[in-house]
Amino acid sequence: MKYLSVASAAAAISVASAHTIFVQLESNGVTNPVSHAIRTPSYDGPITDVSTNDLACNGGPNPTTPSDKIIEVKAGSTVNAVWRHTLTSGANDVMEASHLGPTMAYLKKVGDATKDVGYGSGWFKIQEDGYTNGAWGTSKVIKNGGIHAITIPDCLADGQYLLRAEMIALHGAGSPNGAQLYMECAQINISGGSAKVSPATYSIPGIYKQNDPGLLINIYQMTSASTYTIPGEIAPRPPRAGDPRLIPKRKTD
Ligand SMILES: [Cu+2]
Repeated sequence: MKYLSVASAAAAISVASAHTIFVQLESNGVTNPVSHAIRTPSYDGPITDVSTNDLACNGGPNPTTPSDKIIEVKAGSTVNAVWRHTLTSGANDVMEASHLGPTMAYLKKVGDATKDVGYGSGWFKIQEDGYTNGAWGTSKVIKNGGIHAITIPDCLADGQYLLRAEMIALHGAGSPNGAQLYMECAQINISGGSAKVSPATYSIPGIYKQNDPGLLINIYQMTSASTYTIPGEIAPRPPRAGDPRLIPKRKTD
């Protein structure tokens, strides 16, 4: 096991470009085309400065293309964000296996999802998968052919939202700004929500700090018993039976 972790550390150093993109969204049993209603970049690189506006919906070093499409989503349903190494990669080429870290998803209610800039206040987290019994969230997505399942809460108000799916790779996170953050924003219209809950919201950028314990971390010192603190607040809401978002209490600071 020792040998394996040293080998994967070496692989992480030698692989510079096996990044990833949230390329398409499956909703209502429909697999929408690549870049349909998603602001996809032409380059698959990460955002590493968590203080930039590019942390919301990518951009900056990875220029994104706008979309005039909106995807219909039923409140309470589970959608799949599909991750691929590039816009043309298949399910066997999701991301370099060395890219270990958490997966997350956020929503932001907007007036016009095709026009909203994304960055700024209004974001709330609806899904997170960090490190459990030695398994990272990103590894599960890679093994699952790039499928990142996200349950849309049934308690939200109807209307247009940006859905921000994120994977964070921590193979270089032992030094400041070494974490690689991958995210894209899909433009969705939620219907059928009960509007019973107005979640607490946060700003992106702002929700992460460079020295968050989940972003500045040497993952090669971890064992399967280690705990990992996922970055970004997740607002509590009244649970309902069978809710996959019922997440065990974790340490925050
Ligand atoms: Cu990478």
